[in-house]
Amino acid sequence: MSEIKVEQFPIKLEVEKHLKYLKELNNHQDELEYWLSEALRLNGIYWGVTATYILDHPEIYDSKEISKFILSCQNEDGGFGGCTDHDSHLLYTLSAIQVLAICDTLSEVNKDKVVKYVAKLQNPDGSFSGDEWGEVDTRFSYCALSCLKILHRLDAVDVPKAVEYVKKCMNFDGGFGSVESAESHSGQIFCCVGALAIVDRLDIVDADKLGWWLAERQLPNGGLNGRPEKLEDVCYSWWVLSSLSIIDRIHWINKEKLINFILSCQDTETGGFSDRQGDMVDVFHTLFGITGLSLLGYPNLAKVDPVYCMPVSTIERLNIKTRTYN
Ligand code: GRG
Ligand code: ZN
Repeated sequence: MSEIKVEQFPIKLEVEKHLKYLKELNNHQDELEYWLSEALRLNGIYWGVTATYILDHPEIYDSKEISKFILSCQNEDGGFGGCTDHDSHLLYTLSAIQVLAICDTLSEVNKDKVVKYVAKLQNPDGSFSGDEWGEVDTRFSYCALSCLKILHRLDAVDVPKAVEYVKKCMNFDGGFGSVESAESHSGQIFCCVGALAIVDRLDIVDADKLGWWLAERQLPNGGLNGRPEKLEDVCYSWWVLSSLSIIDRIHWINKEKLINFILSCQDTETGGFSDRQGDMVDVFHTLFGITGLSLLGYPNLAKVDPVYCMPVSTIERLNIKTRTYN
């Protein structure tokens, strides 16, 4: 495929505007929305920090300050809550470990405690619960395995059992669901394919069948949906595209049309991306618009790793790469 050039597209990526949007996210403490999002603060920091690194401007955040806040979210049980004094959950624990890894401050966390917390959430059938209340989902298999791999501690869980559970969630269409017999959804596909990539068991995936299902997510407007009959949404530029990249079939979709769609979801005045054109921007869709563009080879962006959704430079520093993805 020929090299992607900025001039090919009627709209350009508004890097400066996005950086301003990301930098100011934390300055809205007088607004209700800031407090409503408190439970997700740690996820929000992961989305914002990763977006700035992929925009290749890591300097806009104070990584010491961020790491200090992240560490304040760790509980006695070893897991992390979404904010200081919130209950632990695997979703926040992964975000915490990812941010500390990106900021190169992992040495400041009590790793053994984190590992113990994650390992305790594995069930006898190999699945993982998200927290002490027991909800099971393949999202949590991904969170647990990614977190442990970043910490170089996959030995703390039963990996063959974890793989067995993910395999049970594979469907006739080649996709994966949230639990056994649940319909295929590209968010869950990212989790299952990512989890299998982390433990080097992609042999389980029927790459042609899954690649076909994923490629069919592209709609005439260039955007991707998450499953059949649904609307396009910028975040599927991550869930679908990263999965295609992991199974080496990213060229099965039309890259130019998808780039055009993603760029059309920017707010060119305030910065940030929304799920689709005209909607309100948010940091979740801003991350996945930018990481989607990075996977598509849009110029002047740092490379993102499709398995870990972290900068390739971080993955290389951590020395956890299993292979190179295109
Ligand atoms: C490190 C990137 C990263 C993730 C951590 C939490 C997690 C692991 C992955 C989440 C995967 C997932 C289930 C994503 C889908 C999110 C989403 C847009 C759900 C919306 O689903 P519906 O059914 O929307 O409301 P549709 O688009 O089907 O109408
Ligand atoms: Zn979305």
